[in-house]
Parts: sequence; structure tokens; C-alpha cells
Amino acid sequence: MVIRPALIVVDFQEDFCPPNGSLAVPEGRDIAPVVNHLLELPFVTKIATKDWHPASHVSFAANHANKQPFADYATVVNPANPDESYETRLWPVHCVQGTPGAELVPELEAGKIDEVGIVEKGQDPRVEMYSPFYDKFEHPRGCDSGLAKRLHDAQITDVYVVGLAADYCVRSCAEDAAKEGFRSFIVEEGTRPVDKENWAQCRTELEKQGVRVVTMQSNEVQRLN
Ligand code: VGL
Ligand code: ZN
Repeated sequence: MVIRPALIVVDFQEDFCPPNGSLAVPEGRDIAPVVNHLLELPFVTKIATKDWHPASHVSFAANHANKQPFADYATVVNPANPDESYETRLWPVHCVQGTPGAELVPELEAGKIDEVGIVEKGQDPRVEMYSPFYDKFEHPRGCDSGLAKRLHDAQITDVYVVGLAADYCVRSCAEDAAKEGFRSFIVEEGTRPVDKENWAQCRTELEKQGVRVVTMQSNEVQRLN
């Protein structure tokens, strides 16, 4: 079996990491050794993504009257179709374009990412975009980053996803990779969730979407060596 694996390092940025990140994921920075180890392996392509929001982004609680980050939600309407909408969780201001919080963490060996590797997402102030492939709107399709085409053009068969956060952007990335027809894996030691108490449930839902959560010791990772 010929496998052509890709690695996607999702949103390993200061704002998602302790001690100072505005949306710090517990133990978020601790994934660095695992991510760097994976970056040594012979993936066909190694991609990093950045959450890259304008200050006016819809996901910031501060941009809505009387809304609290983490606790409250807002309705996002498809700018191209008022009949399509979803409720989205609100967050502290994070990963604003060009700010220190939006930088990749210095622990990440970014020199090992492909030259053209960085995908920036969440740039439309009106919509949430957890996945680096597409935003959630389908009728019509919203933002397409071009990542799916890039992976198909490179004849990728298997996508390995790590980074932050497991239950939001890593999850959405792995689900879209599966939808695109790639075998899709999340490497568990290379990610951390915002809500640890919901991770078991989240895993079950991921497996239903065809994503496999694997460990560094699994055959799926060991065979890459
Ligand atoms: C993320 C919440 C808001 C993530 C991004 O990268 O998982 N989570 N924006
Ligand atoms: Zn965000």
C-alpha cells in the first residue's frame, strides 16, 4: 500500500497557549515536543495553519452587546444566503492579525513547515472558520482556503492532524479531511482540548465522522518512520 501522508499543525499560536494566551488551552504549549518529533518524519507535505482574525471578528464576545466569552453564543448568518445560519460559541479576543498573540509559538520548529505551508483562516469578520479547509457554510459554499486542492494535487492519501484546540479547530480540520476522502487521523499526544470534560464525547463524534484518534505508539504513526 502506497501512502502519501500530510501533516497539518493547526493554530499552534501564542493566544492558545499558557501562560499568557487570551484563549489559552490547558497544557497547550506542552504539545511542542510531539509536534516537533512528527515534523522530523517523512511527510510529503507539512502545513501549519493560523487563526487570523480581524479585530471586528464575529467570534469575539467583545463585539456583541452583553455577551460573555466561553459562556455565550451568537448567530452567524451566511452572508450569501440569509436562510443558512448557525449558533457559534463566543471567545475572548484572540489571534488578531499582526498581533503577538497571533504568532506561532517559538517552541514550534517552523523551519520544518513547507515553504508555502501557512494557511491563514478566519479572516472574514462575519463568519466563524474553525477548519482550515472551508468555513461551515455550504449553500453556497463560503470561504475555501485552497487547502483541499493543494492536498489532492499532491496526491495525499492520509492526513495527520495535531495542534490546538482538539475540540474545535483540530476537530473541524480532521472532519473536513475525512470528507475530502483522505484517511484522517488526530494524533492524541499532539493536541489538547479547550474542554477536557467533553473530550470523550468529542472523540466518539469524531469516529462517527470517519476520523481516527491515534497515539504516537499506534501503527498509523509508527509506519511513517
Ligand atoms: C479555535 C476557538 C476559536 C481553535 C479558534 O484554533 O481551536 N478555537 N478560534
Ligand atoms: Zn478563532
